[in-house]
Amino acid sequence: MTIPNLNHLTIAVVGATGAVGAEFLKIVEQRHPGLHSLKLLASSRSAGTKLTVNGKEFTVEETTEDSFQGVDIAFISASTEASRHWAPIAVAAGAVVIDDSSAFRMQEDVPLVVPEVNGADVTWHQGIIAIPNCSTTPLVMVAHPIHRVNPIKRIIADTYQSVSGAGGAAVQELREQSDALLKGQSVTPRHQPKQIGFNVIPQIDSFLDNGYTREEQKMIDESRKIMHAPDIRVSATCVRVPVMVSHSAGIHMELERAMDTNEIRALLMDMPGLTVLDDTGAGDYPMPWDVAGEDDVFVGRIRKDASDLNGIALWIVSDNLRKGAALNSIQIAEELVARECLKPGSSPKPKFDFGEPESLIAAEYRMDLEYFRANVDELLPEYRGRFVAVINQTVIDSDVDYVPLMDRVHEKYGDRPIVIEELPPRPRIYHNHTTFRGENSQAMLGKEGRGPDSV
Ligand code: 2RA
Repeated sequence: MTIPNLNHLTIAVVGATGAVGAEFLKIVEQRHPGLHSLKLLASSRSAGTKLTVNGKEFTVEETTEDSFQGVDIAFISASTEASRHWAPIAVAAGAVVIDDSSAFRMQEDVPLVVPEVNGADVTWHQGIIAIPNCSTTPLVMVAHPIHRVNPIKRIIADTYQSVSGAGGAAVQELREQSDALLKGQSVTPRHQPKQIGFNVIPQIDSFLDNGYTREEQKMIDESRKIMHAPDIRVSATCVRVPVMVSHSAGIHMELERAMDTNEIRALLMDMPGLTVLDDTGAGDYPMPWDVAGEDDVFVGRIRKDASDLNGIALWIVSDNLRKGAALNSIQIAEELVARECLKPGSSPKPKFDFGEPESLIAAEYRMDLEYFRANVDELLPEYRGRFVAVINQTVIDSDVDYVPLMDRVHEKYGDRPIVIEELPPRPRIYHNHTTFRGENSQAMLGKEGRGPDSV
């Protein structure tokens, strides 16, 4: 895959010295080594800090009203108050804001984007694009590829969220509490509502009147908005666990019709940005220590839900600082460049809820069903990242999502009945033992890489 080039842009990072900001700069070095026009911004407390990015030394400046002059894209990851204050100022100065807070996510005129799921939504931004909460992103990454071929009726998500989701101070708190508790000393919570060392806390953010926490309500509201699926029933329990990096979740989904686990696996394997690590025979499933530092969302333990004929259960893990925040933001910037829509209002908000404007629909390829069946093993690997369906006995292979593809199919077939067959299952299982580095987990312990002060 070619990554759209961001080197011609000036990018401001508000919160450059925070946990997500630091990850953002690391990803800039990995994906955009030629990007040199950066403005690193923070509060007055961190102003003056020197940071080297792509071989160039930058001095972190205090964010002011003038900070956004000449900026093309402003990435904001500080507090919700900071986003509320700085985003309109950045937009007025001509920048597109990619915002990591909950300030604008549910606003009608603000796209909430996970590029692999609803990348086309960047086209109708009015200056601000929001990224989802880091527990929502991995959920929609697994739900979307399933939902577009077999509508999801209900999702129950139970999360196991790392302390880095609450910022650098919470990471430090876990480290200190673990040390103290091992020495038999007592601890007093400072950044978490209760003791996090050797404990789990079933509260992330404050409680709402309905008994859910704000974190849980975010998962409910945001996943529906991103997937353009207001009717999916969602429930969540969000739990903080004594893990440094990576959020995990056990997910149960009730589908419209029963689906074989091999079909589910095949759909998930074809989803860009998702890695299936699911071989219980070999004891393979994703875990937060390993996934910390990885870009993909990892999924394993894929099984039929024993309590529901149409249900499936699975386990997901993703680096909350990367795909959960910084990487997703950079992918949005890349999406803006690829779709040439940096300017607000480049395109109207599409009328239909799913997918891409008609003009972006790529060519379809059609082939004989018998040929497809006979050559399925050879042909299917080529389909990674594409949508494939067998419709009216014809294999349709498309670059685009299910619903716009179906619009096209309806145009072609008129009122004639459309029969969609299921694809043959793909008996591949992804093994990935050797590539995990647990890079961010190590870094948070201060053993190598970034030390505790830089998060
Ligand atoms: C957390 N999801 O883990 C939140 C951060 N946005 O606390």
